[in-house]
Amino acid sequence: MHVLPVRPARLLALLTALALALTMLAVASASPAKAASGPSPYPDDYDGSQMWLGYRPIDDQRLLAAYRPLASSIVVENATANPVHRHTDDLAIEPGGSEKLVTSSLEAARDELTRGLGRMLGTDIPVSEEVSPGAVVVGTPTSSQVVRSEIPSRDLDRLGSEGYLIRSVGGHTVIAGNTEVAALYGTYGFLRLMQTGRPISRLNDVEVPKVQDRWINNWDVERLYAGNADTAKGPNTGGLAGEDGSIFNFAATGASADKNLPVILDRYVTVARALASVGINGFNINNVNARNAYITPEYIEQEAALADALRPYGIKLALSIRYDAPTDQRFAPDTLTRDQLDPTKAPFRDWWTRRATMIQKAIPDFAGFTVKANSEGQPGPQDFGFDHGDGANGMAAAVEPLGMQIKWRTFVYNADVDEDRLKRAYLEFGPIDDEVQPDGSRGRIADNVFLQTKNGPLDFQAREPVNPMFGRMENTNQAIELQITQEYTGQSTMLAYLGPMWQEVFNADTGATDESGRLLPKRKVGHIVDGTAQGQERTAIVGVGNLGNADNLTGHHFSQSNLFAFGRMAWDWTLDSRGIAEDWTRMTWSGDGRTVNKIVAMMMGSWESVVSYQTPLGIGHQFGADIHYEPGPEETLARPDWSPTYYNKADSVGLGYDRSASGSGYSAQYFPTLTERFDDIETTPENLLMWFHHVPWGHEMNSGRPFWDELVYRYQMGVQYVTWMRRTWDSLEPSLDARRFGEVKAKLAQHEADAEMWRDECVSYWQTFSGREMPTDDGPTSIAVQIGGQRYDGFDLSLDEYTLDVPDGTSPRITAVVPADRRATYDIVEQAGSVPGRAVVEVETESFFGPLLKRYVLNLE
Ligand code: BDP
Repeated sequence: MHVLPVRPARLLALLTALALALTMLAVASASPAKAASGPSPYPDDYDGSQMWLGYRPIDDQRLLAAYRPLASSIVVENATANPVHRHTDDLAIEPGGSEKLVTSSLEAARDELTRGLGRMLGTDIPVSEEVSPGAVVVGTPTSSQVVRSEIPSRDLDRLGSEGYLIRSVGGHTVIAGNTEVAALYGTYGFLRLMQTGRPISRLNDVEVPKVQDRWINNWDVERLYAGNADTAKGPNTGGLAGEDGSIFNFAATGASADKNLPVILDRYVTVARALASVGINGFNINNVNARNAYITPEYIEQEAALADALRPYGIKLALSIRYDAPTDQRFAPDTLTRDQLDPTKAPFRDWWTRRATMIQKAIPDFAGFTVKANSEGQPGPQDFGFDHGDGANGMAAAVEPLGMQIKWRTFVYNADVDEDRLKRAYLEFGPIDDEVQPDGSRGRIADNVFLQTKNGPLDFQAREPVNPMFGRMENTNQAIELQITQEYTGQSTMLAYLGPMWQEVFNADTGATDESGRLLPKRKVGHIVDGTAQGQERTAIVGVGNLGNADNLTGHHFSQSNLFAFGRMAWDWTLDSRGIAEDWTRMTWSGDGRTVNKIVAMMMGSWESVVSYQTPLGIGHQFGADIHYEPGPEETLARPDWSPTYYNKADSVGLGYDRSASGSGYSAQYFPTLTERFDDIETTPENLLMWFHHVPWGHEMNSGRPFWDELVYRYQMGVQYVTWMRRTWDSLEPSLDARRFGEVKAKLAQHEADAEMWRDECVSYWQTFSGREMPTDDGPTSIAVQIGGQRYDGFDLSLDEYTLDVPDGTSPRITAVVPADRRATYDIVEQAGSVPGRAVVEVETESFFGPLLKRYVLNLE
């Protein structure tokens, strides 16, 4: 027999969310600053502002006893002998600030050890000139006598300019690099060992980054979910106390007017420390839809102050610019006419040389410009009859004498190029890369240019196939661009740990071949990016940053983990995302094994769960217009290629965009092994199915289910994972500090409600095309229940409550629960005492991406 739905799931979830938010408020106001009550090592009012550098006191006595004799003094010879350049004479931290401006990287290292060791070990650790047992020595062969005498030069040679080693020598520890910044990286590496509870007694660790440029491109206000941005109205609206939500203040007004650069706010230094701790060495501070204000003299002076503050941490500044900036009247009298924007000619190049020189005078180590050209309304060389190669080379020539570089984005999708948006970038850039040059070499683009390419061919969707450009641009430097700020992965509301996504991206096989068609031995995306596949000498990874002015700097406490994971993977893309999650959790939340395991478990399935309830089985972009948070599967917008309907192609036959040989032919842009795989619906990985095929509703899936059923279950599974996360988080309350616990709890409640909204809106819209019944009895958490000798099944898992018609005179007790999936476990949480009455059953099982929890509320009537 089938059951009747009573209440739309969405309404109930919203009510729950509201109730939780209210409880939260009560908790927050009832508990002012007080010391940690439970086992959390952080105070209950801790706001998360130290990110993963909170250095919680170590409470494990055995660990403490092991560490103390091995970290009893700090030796950093000549710590301040080599001050970095400083442009701003009166550089100063905000009045009342608690961070400190340091003058050199070694001073930063020394201070970080003092702070970190002191807090973790619960006692001040002296700085000393003498190496005694237990000393932690940091230096370079230039700065440190100890490094010179104790570390053989052949060992140092292998480190290059950024690598480091950490070595136990006798009773002390030496942290060495060839540059001060490398020694600072080593210092953070050493502190991380202790923050994550690892042994430090017999160390011989060597770490060398696989990629040279490890950059953040922080989108200052647009698509910034880490400040006071009001996501309900779209990104970047409003401002708190005169700030606009971005991390760096240039033009704050009102109460924050005195907080503009050149004043250095605490948070800038915290961010510099956090970024250095994972090896980030470049910071492009503004959005790619660039405003010319950033290259005016006033801003350049402010940027110089910022660069001064970041410099000891090895972080170089970069800026995004508009291609047609020379025509902006605010630069008068130094302006060009539009006719002069010819990238092959002197006026254009000289203008940019002059501007870059002006910047370099204030910021000698300024790294260069990022350019979004001829994309989404941004100006570019095509407006003047030139192509991307000409534009990039024009800019490159302008800054080359200054030692700067250009990161030219390949996120272009001119509708005239091809009907299928996914094909457009490669059609534009491929020929430029292949072009034979006068000297017989291939590839037109200059050496100081990187083509900066998003991981997937569309636009930072939760799952995309790998961008076919990787491996296909053999003759040009390639930078990969990943999105840390969660534009399409739940913004600052949803808990989505992106480490596993990036691991999937870096490890994707491109199928790249050499000229004679033989598979390259190293051909993962990571190998293309780090240059080992095709021999590019300049390498870069760029993450679209998520730093704003929120107390915790990233909006959602768990978004910090994405910044951390990005940095760790930019340093070494082969790192395992679970290991990174575990490190981050120990560094950020707790050292207690059980707590850590639970948090890591929540993180590990969280991204796949977003995929599952938003865009399962490879359905492309399904977001409503502009906001990029809510679903809009039915929307057709002014531009077809911005429209969910363009991607889903829903009809009575099925769902998805045929990009195989029989469709748009996009699959042919890949190397042959991938083309073959994607052309055939049977060999296309299911998680990419609708990127490549218009999948018939009845198509048989690996599970044996018809596509429609599988699709619906995927949406439901995504939600059920969030339900499980929410309950798991609740169980952690006694072990965590109150404020952060409560903030995450409130977000999870909203997260669950919004995941349900995705499921319900998408499934009901697809149903108008499939015309099929909701599948009910073979989902992973499906059950049948037995009451009074009668069997009830047919539960639609998208609902929360069900009405069961129980014949008069029967016992209301549930006498049996039969899960459809043999691995599933259940719990009868509540029996009905009578009819009418209410019973509750919870079912838990494991999916391919993690645990699922489904709660059935049964109203017996
Ligand atoms: C899209 C964003 C838009 C960016 C664009 C880009 O919605 O704000 O400008 O990417 O990367 O995802 O240029």
